[in-house]
Amino acid sequence: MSYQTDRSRRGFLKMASLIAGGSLVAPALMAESLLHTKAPTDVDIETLTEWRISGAHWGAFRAKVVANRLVEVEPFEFDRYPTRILDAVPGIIYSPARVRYPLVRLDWYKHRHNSDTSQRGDNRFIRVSWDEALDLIYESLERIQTQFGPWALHTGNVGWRSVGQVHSCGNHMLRAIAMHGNSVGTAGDYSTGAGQVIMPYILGSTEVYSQGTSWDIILEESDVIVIWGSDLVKNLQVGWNTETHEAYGYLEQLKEKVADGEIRVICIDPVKSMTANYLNAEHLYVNPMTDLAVMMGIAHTLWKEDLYDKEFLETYTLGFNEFLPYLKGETEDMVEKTPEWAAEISGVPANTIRELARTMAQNRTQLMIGWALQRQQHGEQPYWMAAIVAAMLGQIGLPGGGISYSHHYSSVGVSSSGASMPGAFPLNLDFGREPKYKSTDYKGYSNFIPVSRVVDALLEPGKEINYNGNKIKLAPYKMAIFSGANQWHRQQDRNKMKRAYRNLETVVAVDYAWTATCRFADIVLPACTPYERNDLDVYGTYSNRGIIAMHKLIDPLYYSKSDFDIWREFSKRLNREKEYTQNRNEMQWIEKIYMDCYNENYPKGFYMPSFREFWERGYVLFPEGKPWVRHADFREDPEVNALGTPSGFIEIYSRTIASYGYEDCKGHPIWMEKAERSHGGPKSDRYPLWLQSAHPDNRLHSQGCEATKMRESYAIAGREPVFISPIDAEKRGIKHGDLVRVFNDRGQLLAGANVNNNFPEGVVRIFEGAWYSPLDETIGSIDTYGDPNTLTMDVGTSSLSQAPSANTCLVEIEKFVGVAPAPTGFHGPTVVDIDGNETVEV
Ligand SMILES: Nc1nc2c(c(=O)[nH]1)N[C@H]1C(S)=C(S)[C@@H](COP(=O)(O)OP(=O)(O)OC[C@H]3O[C@@H](n4cnc5c(=O)[nH]c(N)nc54)[C@H](O)[C@@H]3O)O[C@H]1N2
Ligand SMILES: Nc1nc2c(c(=O)[nH]1)N[C@H]1C(S)=C(S)[C@@H](COP(=O)(O)OP(=O)(O)OC[C@H]3O[C@@H](n4cnc5c(=O)[nH]c(N)nc54)[C@H](O)[C@@H]3O)O[C@H]1N2
Ligand SMILES: [Mo]
Repeated sequence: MSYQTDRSRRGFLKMASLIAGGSLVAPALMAESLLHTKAPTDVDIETLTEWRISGAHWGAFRAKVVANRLVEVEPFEFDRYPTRILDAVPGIIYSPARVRYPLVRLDWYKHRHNSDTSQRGDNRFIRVSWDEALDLIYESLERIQTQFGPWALHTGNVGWRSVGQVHSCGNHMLRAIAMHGNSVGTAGDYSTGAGQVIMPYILGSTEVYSQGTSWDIILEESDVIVIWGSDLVKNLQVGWNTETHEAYGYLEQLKEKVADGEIRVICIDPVKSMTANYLNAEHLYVNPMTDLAVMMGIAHTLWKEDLYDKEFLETYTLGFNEFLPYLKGETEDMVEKTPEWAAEISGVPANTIRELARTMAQNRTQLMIGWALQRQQHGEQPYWMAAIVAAMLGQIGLPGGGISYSHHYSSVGVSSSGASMPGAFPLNLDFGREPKYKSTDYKGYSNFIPVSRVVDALLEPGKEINYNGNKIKLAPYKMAIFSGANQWHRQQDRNKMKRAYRNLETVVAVDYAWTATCRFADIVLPACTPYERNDLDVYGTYSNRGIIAMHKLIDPLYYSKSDFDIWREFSKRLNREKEYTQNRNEMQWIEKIYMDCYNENYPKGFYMPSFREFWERGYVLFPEGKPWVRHADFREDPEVNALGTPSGFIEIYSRTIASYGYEDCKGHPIWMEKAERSHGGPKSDRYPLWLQSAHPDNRLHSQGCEATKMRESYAIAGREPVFISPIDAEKRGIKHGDLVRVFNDRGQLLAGANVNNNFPEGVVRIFEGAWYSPLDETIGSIDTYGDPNTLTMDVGTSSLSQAPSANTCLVEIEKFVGVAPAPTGFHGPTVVDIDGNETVEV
């Protein structure tokens, strides 16, 4: 540090002597030296250095900022298990893919809503001013509302926008748009689309977004933990709010207990996960998408060997007798669901299934189910069946027993402090007046679309689909706005999207990173990163551990603005700026939200410092709450504490679901073959490898893929890795480090082979979130970096929840020969003038 200070001082002295010499000083040098003479302290690094605190989905951190530049990031001292993802922060801020100024797609700029939409994705954009960009959006919205109506506008936002309660960008976009007029929204999410719809019928709540039994109790009471399709070590790195990573302390203890033989952990997964490796757990390889069969085999054993808890079934559940005939093979298919039957499908030996059933019944067993097995065709079925197995075991509501669908997420299982957490900037229409365009006439179309069906709506306008007992008529919207969601990462099947997007007149994207969603938009607005604005966030999504200040680390780079400022500027076009901001600026909002929380907590005995003190110190921490057992209250008194199901009991058979008459989700779980399935299933003769797109170890979805150094640390041959078993690699003449082509009928991509012993034959993985980098805008062109959604299938899980089925996907892989195109995704747009000539700009 002192060396640098010396150096700049020396520089200053040299300049001064040049001036003194009086001769031949270049004008530029002269100007600079004068500057230095005026204010020598401006270059004093010590006065320009500051440590500030901020938060992210992947944890709180302190940042060293020197002269408005982030130079170092250190985990917050409370975080004992910080993640490596933190290292991506500088690379996110200083990425070559930053959106620098407002941009409009060339042909859209020339022809507006009549543009040639097949050019969308050619990445040619014209730079415009903020005013022009916002005017263009405003005019487009006017056209939509006056010529069509609210059915023609789609607002997409339920994505992993940055943390921060004031700037939550989806809220800002929705609030501003709602002042103008109504639109078509979405239902559900990509994470748990099937789980969150089915589970309220079975256990009375979504279960996926619920606090779970405390780890303290699990470590004390459980004999066996079955981790089913879940990778806690990998997935607990991030949380919906600023993550504390406290769950890792418990995983550390669990590891010891496994080593001491006190707790048995059994992982059931087609891949040997990071969790299985870390805990040194027992591992059962299961064929992908066949968990339901294994669960049936377990249920069959419990019934056949009389190991199931009849009293529990009688007291707490309904419908076992409607389900049993299916298990016994007395219904339509006439197939008894024996462990042998299950073994044939799942690849798990029949005796192993029997042993597992006995182990589960004879020990206090905690089931932990992940989310990937509902992110596949018929994803509702294993979720429902797992609850039936848990009910037959009769341990639901007991300490260390029963079932959880959330322990891999956001530190569920770390008990909650009980304190209130800061609220968010309001997205509601609380401004007392109606929108400029009041029409709610959707012309018979539904005013929402199950989120992953938004592409179908463009390709099959007006199609009626089933959804959770209702009929949804898909609105063929003409304009779409995305903020805080990377649509061209999260949605399945890129080439289908390319086709569908041609039917869109206008697409707006608001982001700080030039993602494929920006590339395939018409108007792009540069948001600043969360590190370029002030905010505050909840510390610990479910633990309510405290509150984190998010100090602005540096000024917004280039011409970017905070989402608050972007939509505030927009609201001026409606003359409603004051209503939009409620007359508060950024810091006033932060203080208001903090003080509202302060006032809520005070009577509860949770005392918080004054706002000023909080802001200076950077955080508030609350003590850990009391350990807690999920469903214990229901077990204690099922009448008083009835579940939220139609009957109040656990529904093994659901009359309500049966009454919908769906072929692909009946009154109880059943085995259904998938559209494509490896290990001998449909289409496996042509595409023998199952591609799963698990959540990335080194990123949060697509966030951080643009951070060059971080990406280079895991990329192979300059591409996203594809994990492949040694057997499959050898068969194809592929070596670790090779560039490969992964393909199926839906698409093709380049990836780098990671030959890896954790993967069995027939199973490959590309982490979701790899940036889509098409060679060009044409349908079918190769993805040069490796987004798995170039290959995945875009079908709903079932008529019940219409959720994404990303994990139902087969591919083939070959070694790539020839000259490989460079990745196209990470360099921002090609900025052109109106004639299409490339321009060079800062
Ligand atoms: N194949 C496959 N696909 C999947 C999945 C899978 O398992 N397999 N998983 C699915 C799941 S579970 C999920 S949750 C989704 C995730 O999908 P997304 O939520 O779309 O994923 P992110 O990459 O987090 O996208 C967030 C975007 O918001 C931007 N952003 C961040 N902060 C701000 C901000 O302050 N302002 C603005 N304007 N923008 C901001 C980021 O730069 C990024 O582009 O993906 C789904 N897609
Ligand atoms: N580091 C990191 N953590 C994250 C995220 C991230 O992007 N990065 N995203 C967060 C979000 S939004 C979400 S939704 C959650 C996702 O949480 P999950 O959906 O649970 O996570 P995945 O990583 O997709 O898969 C977890 C495990 O399921 C296994 N699996 C896949 N298919 C099957 C199957 O058919 N049967 C069985 N038995 N196992 C299967 C995979 O091999 C993997 O080990 O993660 C959260 N945590
Ligand atoms: Mo998710």
